[in-house]
Amino acid sequence: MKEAIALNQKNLPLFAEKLACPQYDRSRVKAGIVHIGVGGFHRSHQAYYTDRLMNESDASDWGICGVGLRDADRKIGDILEKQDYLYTLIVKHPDGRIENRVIGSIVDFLLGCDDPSAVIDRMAHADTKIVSLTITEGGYNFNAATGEFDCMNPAVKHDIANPGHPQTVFGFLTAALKQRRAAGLPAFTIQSCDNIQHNGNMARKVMLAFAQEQDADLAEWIATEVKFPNAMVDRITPVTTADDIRYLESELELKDEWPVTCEPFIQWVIEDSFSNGRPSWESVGAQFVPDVTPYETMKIRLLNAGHSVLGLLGSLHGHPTIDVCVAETLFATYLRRFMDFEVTPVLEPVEGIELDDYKDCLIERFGNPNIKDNLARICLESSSKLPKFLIATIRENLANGGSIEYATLVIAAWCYYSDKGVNQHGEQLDIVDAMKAELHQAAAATARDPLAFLKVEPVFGDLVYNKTFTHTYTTMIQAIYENPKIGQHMQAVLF
Ligand code: CS2
Repeated sequence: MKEAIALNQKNLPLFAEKLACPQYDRSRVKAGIVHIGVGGFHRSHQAYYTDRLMNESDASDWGICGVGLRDADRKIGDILEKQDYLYTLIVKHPDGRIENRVIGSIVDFLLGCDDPSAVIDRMAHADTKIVSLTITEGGYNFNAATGEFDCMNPAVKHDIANPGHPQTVFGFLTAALKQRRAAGLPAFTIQSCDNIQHNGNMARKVMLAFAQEQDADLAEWIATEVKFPNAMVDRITPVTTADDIRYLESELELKDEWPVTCEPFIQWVIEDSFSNGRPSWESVGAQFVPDVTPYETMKIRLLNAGHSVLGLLGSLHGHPTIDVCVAETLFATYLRRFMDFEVTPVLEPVEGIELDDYKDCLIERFGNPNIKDNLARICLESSSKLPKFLIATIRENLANGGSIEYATLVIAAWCYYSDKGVNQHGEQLDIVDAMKAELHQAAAATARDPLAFLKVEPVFGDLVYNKTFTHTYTTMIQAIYENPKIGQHMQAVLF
């Protein structure tokens, strides 16, 4: 094997024969977008769309300046800087075909914890027209059961009291908007790219709640000037592995320390509501619609919830990845019936989309054997995902007298998983959740009180008082604690 060549701007011409590379003059690109949360998903989705746009038209005002707020983002910042912010997108098809592409739309990166004013100044710069976010569900800092902003969070309290030295995304955005207002500049758009229903409305709500606490007058300006478009985002993007890095080195002699792998499918449906202009992402496949609600509900309740169903049941069973789950008939059938019996009845029709086709396509996407999407990623932060992805469906079915068994077994499995932290073979599970300790403590009381887990109010709200639900749940939880072989309980729901 020849020595791999480092990916950077100077070396780009050396790769041109081997993979698609940016065709535009990156030195002319200005950062019109500041993006907080540069992870795999941002790089396979928004940065990819923007890179395509720059290749296909003159969109040099819409480059991206990445921002990390925490010290944990230092490593990625260093890698990106070393590579002139270039990275490789490895698109893996189910039939084994691979398309590689160097993405060039990110042109800078700043670390908020090192130099907060550099980040604030960049956001407040006249070139910046959009600040976009992938900060995960938990990043919005709301109580999942009440939907209200949590002002008691210590970092939020710090930011309310120290407007010049923010730590949280809310503090940074507010400080930058304040500077813009003082300078007579138009507000930027705050564009959420997270998997939250009405992500724009949610971003607006938490931003206004924060600003109200810090500066009521500014909050009013934000309320009228800042647009927060809702959007549905979709592309399955597993965590980058050492194998991805080795693949580029051995196949393309390219050394990229932080590539990103994803599936071929991509979707972005956005409400066309921007404060200060936007890129014409529609010319590279994004869809602008007046109301994104039916698209996002469909996606969150089928795809994300479907992932959680496989993630939690599969973790207890001992499966490593999503594709391994759907390769087993029991899991594939369970998933399809959950979608057909429990989710489909609570969905509204979506213009231009045949639900059966959408579900078929999802199962095919989940089955892509080259996207080895680890269940640990899927189960990450379940406490902030399940209330919207899965528990909302249970609630609606309870209200309509619909089926709840498929989803309830997942909640019971989640309790066992949180309590024991091992799969049915006794092997340790890798659980990452901001509420891990609280969930564990509640779940561990199940033997004494079968409903103990449901008393975690920020997750379950008042569900513990619903007799229909607790009846089904109690039967399931007792069965799982007697015999953790989850496949048998899935069979029992199926037949
Ligand atoms: C996954 C998502 O972690 C999860 O909850 O369901 O990351 C999923 O892969 C993306 O939303 C796909 O668009």
